[in-house]
Amino acid sequence: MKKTCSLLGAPIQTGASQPGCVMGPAALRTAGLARVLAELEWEVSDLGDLAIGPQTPLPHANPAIHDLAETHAWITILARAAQDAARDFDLPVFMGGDHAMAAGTVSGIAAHAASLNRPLFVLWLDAHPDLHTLDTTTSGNLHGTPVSYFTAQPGFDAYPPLKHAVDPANICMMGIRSVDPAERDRITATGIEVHDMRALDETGVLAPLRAFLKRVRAANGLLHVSFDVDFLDPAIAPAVGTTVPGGMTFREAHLIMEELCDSALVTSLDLVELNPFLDERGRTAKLIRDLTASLFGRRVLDRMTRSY
Ligand code: B3U
Ligand code: MN
Ligand code: MN
Repeated sequence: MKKTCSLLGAPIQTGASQPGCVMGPAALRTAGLARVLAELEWEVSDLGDLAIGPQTPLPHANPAIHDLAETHAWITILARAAQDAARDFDLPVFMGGDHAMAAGTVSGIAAHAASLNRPLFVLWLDAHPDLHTLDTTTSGNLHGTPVSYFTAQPGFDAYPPLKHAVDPANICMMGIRSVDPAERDRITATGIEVHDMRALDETGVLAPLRAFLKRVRAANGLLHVSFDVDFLDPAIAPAVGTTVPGGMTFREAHLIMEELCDSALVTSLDLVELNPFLDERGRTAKLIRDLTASLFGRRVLDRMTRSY
C-alpha cells in the first residue's frame, strides 16, 4: 500500500510585513511539488486552497497589531482542516502562506494527537522563535506569535480558544538567529529546546536532531515539522520577507530532511513564508520542492536505513 499525503494551500499573508505569501501555494504547485512526491511513490491528494471571506476588523489594545480578524479566521479554518487531514492522510502538507498559519495547523494537529492519546512533538525550523504574544509583539506582524499560542501562553484572548496545547518540553527549534527580548524571556520561562546558529555551528545539525527524534520515538509521539523558508540562508533562498543572514546551507537543510525521512516519524509538515514575489526565476520554490522531496524519500543512492 502506498503511503498517502495531502497538499492543502493556506494563502494567508496578513501575518507578514509585506504581501506575496498569498502566492506561495501556487508557486509550490508550479514547481511541481505534487508530481515530485508522486514520483517518490506517494499517493498525493491536492485538496486545493482554503479561503476566508471578508472580515470585520477586530480592535486590540496593542495598536501595533494589524489584520487580527483575518488571522483569527485563518486559525479557525486551518485548525479544523488540519485535524481532518491528519485523520485522513499519513503525512498532510500545509502550503503557506505566512507562519501565522501554524497557530491553526499545529492546534488542529494537537487535537488529532489528543484523540489518539499520543503526544505531539514539534520541530520548528526557523530563523525566529515566533514566541510573541499579542501583548509583546512590537511589529504587530502576527506570524511572530504561533508558538506562544499553541503552547497556551497567556495573552491570546483575541485568538480562538485553544483546546489542546503543545507541551513546550516537546518542541525543538533549530536555526534560530533573530530573537526579540520578550521572546528571549519566553524561551527561558518555557524551557523550549532552542538550537541557535551558534550551537549548531558547534554541534552540527545531526546530533541535536537525532537526540530529539529519539525522544519522539520513545514517547510514541506524532511529529509536526514547521519549515519557515527563512530557516535557510538568504543566499540560497531569497524568496522570503524576513531574510536573516547566516542560515542553513543547502547541504545542512537536505541532511535534516533526509534524516527526518529515515526516522519515519514525521506525521505532518508546514511549508511557510515562501514569498514568490521576491523569488529569482522560481529558485526558492524549487529548493523547497526538493527539500520536501528529501523528506519524502528522495535519495541519491539507496543505502541501508540507520537503525535507531
Ligand atoms: N520577531 C520579529 C520578526 C519576525 C518574527 N517572525 C518573522 N519575523 N518572520 C517580529 O516581527 O515579531
Ligand atoms: Mn516563522
Ligand atoms: Mn522566520
